[in-house]
Formats: sequence, C-alpha cells, structure tokens
Amino acid sequence: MFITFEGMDGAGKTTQIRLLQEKLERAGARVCVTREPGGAQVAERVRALLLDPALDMAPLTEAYLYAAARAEHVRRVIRPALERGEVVLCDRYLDSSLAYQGYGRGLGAENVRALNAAAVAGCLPQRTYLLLLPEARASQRRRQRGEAPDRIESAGAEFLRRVEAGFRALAAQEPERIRCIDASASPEAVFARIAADFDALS
Ligand code: Z5A
Repeated sequence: MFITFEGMDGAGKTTQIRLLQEKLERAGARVCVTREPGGAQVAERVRALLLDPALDMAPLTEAYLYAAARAEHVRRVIRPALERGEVVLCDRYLDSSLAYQGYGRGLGAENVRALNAAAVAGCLPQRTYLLLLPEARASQRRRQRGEAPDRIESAGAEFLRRVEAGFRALAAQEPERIRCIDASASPEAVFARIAADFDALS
C-alpha cells in the first residue's frame, strides 16, 4: 500500500505519519516512512537546493527539480519498498507539485502533472490524507517549532493562498483517493479520523 500525506506546511503531516506508523507496526506490518523532496541520497541533495532561502530560481526550474528528486525517490525507495510488501507512508508527493508549482507558481496543474509523468512512472498512492488547517494556525505551529522559514515558506501569503486553493481543487477532482481531514483538533483526534478511514481501506 502506498499512502501519502499532504497539506500546508505545519498542518501536522509528520505527526500523523508517526501515529499511523506506530499503529501499523503494532499490527505487525512492515512500514517504510519517507518524505519529499528527499527520501533518497540524490533527492536529499536536490532538497537542499530547493529549500535554500539564499537561492532564486525560475518556477519551471523548481518544478523540474522536484520531479527529478521524485524520479530518484520512486526508483530507489518507494517502488522497492512496495515490491518488498511494505506499507509506504510518504510525507508529500505528486499532489504537492500540482498545488505548489501548478497552482502556487502558476505553471498549471496539468502542465506539472505532464512534467512528472515519467518521474512517477505510474507509481501513485491509493490513499492521500489532505490535512486542512487555516494558514494562521499552521504558521503558529511552524513558529512553535522555532525554525527559520525555508525558501518555499518565504514565498508570501498570496502564494500560500493559491496553494491551499489548489489542494482543495485537487481533492474535489479526486474525492475517492484524497480524503480531507480537519487538522485543527488534537493530534489524537485528528488521528482517530485517519485511522477510521484507513481501517476501512485495508
Ligand atoms: N514542496 C513543493 O513545493 N513541491 C513538491 O513537489 C514537494 C514539496 C514535494 C517541503 O518542506 C517544502 O517543499 C514545502 C512544500 C514544498 N514547503 N512549504 N511550505 P518540508 O518537508 O520541510 O516541510 P513540510 O512538509 O511542509 O512540513 P513539516 O515542516 O514537516 O510540517 P508538518 O509535517 O505538516 O507538521 P508537523 O511537523 O507534524 O507539526 C508541526 C508542529 O505542530 C509541531 O510542533 C507539532 O508538534 C505540532 N502539531 C502537529 N499536530 C498538531 C495538532 N493536531 N495540534 C497541535 N499541534 C500540532
């Protein structure tokens, strides 16, 4: 099974992935937890370029770099883990490119999907949990972490608004795969919703 988690930065994806990993491992499943951009050696190098606040790059360059990191991640980590029978839990995937580069940067979701076709090579998630949290709450959670904003986080409120609208549009297009989860409750309450859906899926 290939499961992805999406949403705005700080919505709680990492927290929810850890809770699902614990639940699955308690039940005896083998789990591969991974993230984008990154997850593989070369992809982690590309991640450093993509998130470096000192770099400025054209939107198309950015989209290709995310796709390049994904090509490596799919071939080195995700597909091999699926072939070994592991459950793959991935923090962001193709939908992030559609939302951030397609809607946020204005490249167009379908152009970004086309540019990613060879990178994902048919490797697509069965279920995606889209964690929805008002931007003000997400930025409050990010501040609590005390880390300096990365290049994408620094792109401005209007950009983030387009990204969020993009995620909602993607969920409306594929309601059978993308489950919208209200991420404003406690981590345990949010997880209860994810677990109920996951149990029905598996
Ligand atoms: N990006 C892109 O543009 N195109 C692409 O194709 C891909 C990505 C794949 C990657 O950033 C950036 O790349 C991202 C999109 C872009 N940029 N933005 N913006 P990243 O990997 O460094 O970070 P992230 O994935 O955006 O998010 P994150 O930092 O990992 O946050 P999170 O996983 O969603 O949240 P968290 O770490 O679980 O929780 C944040 C804090 O809130 C933490 O202190 C928790 O303890 C707390 N928390 C979590 N849940 C709760 C609840 N329920 N209540 C209260 N507090 C909570």
